[in-house]
Amino acid sequence: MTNEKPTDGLTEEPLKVTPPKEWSAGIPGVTKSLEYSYAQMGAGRSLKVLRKLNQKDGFDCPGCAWPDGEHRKMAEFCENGAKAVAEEATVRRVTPEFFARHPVSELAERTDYWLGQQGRLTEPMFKPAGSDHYQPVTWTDAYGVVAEALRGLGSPDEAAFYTSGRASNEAAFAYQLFVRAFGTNNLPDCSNMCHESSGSALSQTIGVGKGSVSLDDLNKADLILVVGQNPGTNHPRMLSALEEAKAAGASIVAVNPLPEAGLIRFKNPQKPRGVVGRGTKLADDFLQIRVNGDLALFQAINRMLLDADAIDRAFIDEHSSGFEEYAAHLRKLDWDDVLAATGLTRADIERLYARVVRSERIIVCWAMGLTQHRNSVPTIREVVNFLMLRGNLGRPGAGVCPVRGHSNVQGDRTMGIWEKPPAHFLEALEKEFGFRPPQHHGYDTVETIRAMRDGTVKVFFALGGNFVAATPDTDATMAAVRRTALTVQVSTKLNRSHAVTGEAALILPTLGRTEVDVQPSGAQFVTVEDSMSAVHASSGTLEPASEHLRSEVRIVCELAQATLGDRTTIPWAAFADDYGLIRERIERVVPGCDNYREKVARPGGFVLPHAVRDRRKFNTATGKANFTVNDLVVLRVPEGHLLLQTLRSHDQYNTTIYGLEDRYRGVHGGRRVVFVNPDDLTELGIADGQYVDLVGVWRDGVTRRAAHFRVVSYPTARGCAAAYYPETNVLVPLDSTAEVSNTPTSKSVIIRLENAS
Ligand SMILES: Nc1nc2c(c(=O)[nH]1)N[C@H]1C(S)=C(S)[C@@H](COP(=O)(O)OP(=O)(O)OC[C@H]3O[C@@H](n4cnc5c(=O)[nH]c(N)nc54)[C@H](O)[C@@H]3O)O[C@H]1N2
Ligand SMILES: Nc1nc2c(c(=O)[nH]1)N[C@H]1C(S)=C(S)[C@@H](COP(=O)(O)OP(=O)(O)OC[C@H]3O[C@@H](n4cnc5c(=O)[nH]c(N)nc54)[C@H](O)[C@@H]3O)O[C@H]1N2
Ligand SMILES: [Mo]
Repeated sequence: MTNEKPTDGLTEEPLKVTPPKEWSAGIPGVTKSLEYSYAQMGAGRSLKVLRKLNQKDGFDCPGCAWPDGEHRKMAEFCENGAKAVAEEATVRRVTPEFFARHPVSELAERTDYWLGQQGRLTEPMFKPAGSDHYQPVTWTDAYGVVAEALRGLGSPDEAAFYTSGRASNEAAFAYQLFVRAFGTNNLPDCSNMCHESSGSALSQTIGVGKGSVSLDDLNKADLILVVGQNPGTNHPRMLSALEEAKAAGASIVAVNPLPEAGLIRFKNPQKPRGVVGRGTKLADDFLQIRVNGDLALFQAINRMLLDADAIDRAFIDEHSSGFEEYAAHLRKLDWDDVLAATGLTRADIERLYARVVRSERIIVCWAMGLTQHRNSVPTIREVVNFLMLRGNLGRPGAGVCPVRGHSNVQGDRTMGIWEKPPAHFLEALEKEFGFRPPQHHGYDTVETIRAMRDGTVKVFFALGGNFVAATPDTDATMAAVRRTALTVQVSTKLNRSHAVTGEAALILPTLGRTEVDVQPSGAQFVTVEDSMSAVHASSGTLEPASEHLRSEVRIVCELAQATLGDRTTIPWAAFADDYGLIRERIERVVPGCDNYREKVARPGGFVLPHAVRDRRKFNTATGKANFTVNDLVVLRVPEGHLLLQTLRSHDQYNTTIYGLEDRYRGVHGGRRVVFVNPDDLTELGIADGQYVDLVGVWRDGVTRRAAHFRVVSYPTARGCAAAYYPETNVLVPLDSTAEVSNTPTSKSVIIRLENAS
């Protein structure tokens, strides 16, 4: 389905394209979020739920992982946060009658948009092997199906347990405990497709795989680089923080192939002038870099710093390792390669350099524009080299700021959702729970798909997310998933992963963050961690979407009990009744979480320790911050081809499509568009408005085709193209992944445009 011209009445046509916008948010943002909220949940419910969004006694926004400020305003949320809430708090329902009307084969033909618009899942549903229909099933029988399938496997490694980054710390901790007690580290997660490259690069160079700045640091910075990130759409609250930083004296430079609206001008809807005026000009400069040019850009700046001796010798001598080797490597830099890789002029790069040497304190923020390339880990390591050269680590107003996606993706990793768990974590589990966890590494997301394809993973379980649509190489992945014996999805909303399944399939409907969670010990709250390592409580306020829903924690614990029986002495039932008992275990197992129960009870929570931020201490193999030597390889695209990045529109949350508007980029009523520079179009002999197929070329010789896209002439960097994910995931080869992190290269896909078939 994803690969064909959509015929679904809900999508596409009449597709309209208007000029891109230069500013973001303001009144249209507020209006849009309310329109969407009212349509999904009506006015009364909208006001009730939005009032509690991101308040200290309310629930954490399920939208993104940007932190909440100290002084929260009445409506501390953004347009897209409000849409994420409305999506979950919708009054539409997917009932057993719905599944009786729609066979699975029909659902598989629907678009992601249509599936998401059907509403909240209400009851556990089972599709037996050989059947084309889901039918209602009791919770007990559903657990029985999973337990029997798991116990029947030749080895626990024949099952894989995926997590999406919305799971709370309590659910995540219980889940990894169950999976390890069952006997495998096969814990792939959405992070494998997201910030894994950041974690890999940062652990090696600074000793901790997380960002080193807090919100307060932004206000102390002289220069903030926003690289490979579109905050106006994906982290709108970050724009307010940037606006404040700017007022406090920071300059801001955007590095991006696209002139993203929010970065250029921002109208803060919470301030009068944001609503009526022209808003704040956010970026002082915009470097329109070619896709994948960032390693070259940072290396060039680093070489200039070295040449001018504009480096922090004291930091380098005292805190770093590997400088001489790195400097020798920099001296070999080839400027022709830099210009070819970046597509920038030498003057562009010198402008940035001039800002850098004027700035005492620098922060680099980034997201998927840096993490989803073959050389993502070397690129992020080069960013670290850049900060190290001027001592911009471990002091106020300076540091690394990978901006996370899913609202609790960072917390899930802290809680042990990781296919490559560190030895100390496994030891702590063993000591606390008295069983020996598996020591060998498990499968990440890409390895899980390969293992399903090869028949070595037979049971696939997902705590949230939409694995089939989010992962690369859609056709290959769908075939792999269909080879399994059983797939199980713990979900709030209907999605493609319920329609493309193993032989047998289960849907286990769960409570969302907006909903009240009452267990025998009373009303529960859960805890989450944001992008800046702040941990705090979250509790919902709405009545659950259906009386049959169970919380993620309860589902995991009941399933563990059904599967493991007497094999462990872990008190699963007590955990499900009182999440405080899980937090007590977190205190003893997870580093930095001592007194967790007391600290999360404080209004606003607490901040996890971070050796670099707190003490300028680097827990690496050398005990210092490590310079790394990263080869500059120019990604050259064959004649007549383009380098495609797959990205998000303003009207989606990953695979959840809210609507068909990407209003900042001027796309209305459809999603199958490809943005190409007008000069490239002229060279290729293709016109704006023409319909083309995107054809992927990769070294495995397989032709990958995403059919029927409208060409949009757009000011992206030369030689580059952009189109929305997940429609273009068919083009991302499964085996095209980043070095070290194994993240799919969703931001550098080589394609050509062919006349629509
Ligand atoms: N509303 C909304 N919010 C979200 C999400 C959502 O889907 N909708 N998703 C959440 C998740 S899970 C995540 S991970 C984040 C994602 O947040 P982003 O990373 O902002 O998301 P993308 O749309 O993938 O945008 C990538 C950006 O990088 C740029 N880019 C692409 N390639 C390159 C490159 O080679 N170099 C440079 N310098 N720039 C490049 C693109 O032009 C684009 O601006 O957002 C989170 N928040
Ligand atoms: N080509 C390409 N592919 C990409 C990317 C890209 O930029 N380009 N980005 C990658 C990135 S950064 C990410 S993070 C992944 C995202 O991958 P996933 O996290 O797997 O996907 P989502 O679309 O966020 O998952 C949405 C589904 O989660 C379920 N859900 C929502 N809330 C809850 C909840 O509270 N509990 C439970 N149990 N379920 C819930 C709903 O059923 C919903 O349909 O995609 C990756 N794939
Ligand atoms: Mo993500």
